[in-house]
Amino acid sequence: MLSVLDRPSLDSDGFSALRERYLAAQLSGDRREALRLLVDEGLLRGIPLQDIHLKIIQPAQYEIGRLWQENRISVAQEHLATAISQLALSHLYRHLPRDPSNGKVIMVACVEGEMHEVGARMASDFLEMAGFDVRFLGANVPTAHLIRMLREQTPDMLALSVTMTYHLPALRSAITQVREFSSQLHIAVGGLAFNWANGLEHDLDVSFHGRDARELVAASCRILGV
Ligand code: B12
Repeated sequence: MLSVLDRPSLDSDGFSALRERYLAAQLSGDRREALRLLVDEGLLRGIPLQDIHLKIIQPAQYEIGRLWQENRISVAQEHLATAISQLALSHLYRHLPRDPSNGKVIMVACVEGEMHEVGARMASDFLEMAGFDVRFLGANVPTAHLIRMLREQTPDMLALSVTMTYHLPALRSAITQVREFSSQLHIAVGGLAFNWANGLEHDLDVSFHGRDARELVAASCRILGV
C-alpha cells in the first residue's frame, strides 16, 4: 500500500519557482502571501505536504542562512523569515495526511543549548504523517529533564536533533545519561551538525543517524518493525 509520503509531485522547475516566491515573501515579511503560496499554489494544487516541507521550506531556510552568513540580511530579517516558516508549519500541521496509527511513540528533542528547532519540528511532522505518535519537546531541552520525562513516559524511540557542532558534547552527555536509564531504548540522531562532523555517528551508541526527515521515517519504520 502507498504511504501518504509516496505521492507524486511537481517537477524541479516548478519547485524552484515556488521556493523563490516563498523566499521573497519571507524576506519582505509578508505572512499572508507566504501562506497563500504554500496553501493555494502548493497544497490545493496537489503538491504533497512532504515536498512543501523538504523542497520549499527547508531550502528557503538554508538560503536565509546563506544570506545571513554573507551579511546580506540582518539577524532581524532572519528572525522575521523564520517566524514565517514556523507559522507555515503550524498552519500546515492541521492538514497533514496521516497513515493509520502504528501504535509506536517517538519523542523528539533538541539537545541542551540547541536553539535550532525547525528541523526537529519538521521531522516530528513527518513521523506523524507516517502513523507515529509523536512527543515534540522543541528547542534546548535540559538533559536532566529529558531523562525525567523518559522515566515518566518511556517512548519506543528517542530522536535527538543537533545543529551546532559546539552542542555535540551535550549530545554525547544526553546519550550517556539515556543509556544509564536504558541500554535498550532506540536512539536516533540527526541535524546539520552531522554534516560538519563526518562519521561521528559511528562513534555514538545509537540506532540510527539520518540526513533528513524522510530518512528518519524510513529508519524508524525499519527499526520499530512497522
Ligand atoms: C533560523 C536559524 C537560527 C534561529 C533558530 C530559530 C528556531 N526557532 O529554530 C536562531 C536565531 C535561534 C539561530 C541562532 C544561531 N545560529 Co542559526 N540558523 C538558522 C538557519 C537560518 C535556519 C535553520 C532552519 O530553520 N533550518 C531548516 C530545517 C528544516 O533544516 P534542518 O535543521 O537541517 O533539519 C533537517 C535535517 O537536518 C534533519 N534533522 C534535523 N533534526 C534531526 C533529528 C534526527 C534524529 C534526524 C534523523 C534528522 C534531523 O531533518 C530536518 C528536516 O529535513 C540556519 C541556516 C541553515 N543552513 O540551517 C542557521 C545556522 C544553522 N545558524 C548558524 C549560527 C552560526 C547560529 C548562531 C551561533 C548565531 C549566533 N552568533 O548567535 C546561533 C546559535 C544558537 C544556538 N545556541 O543554538 C550557522 C551555523 C554555521 C556553523 N557551521 O556552525 C547557520 C548554518 C547559518 C549560517 N549559514 O551561518 N539560528
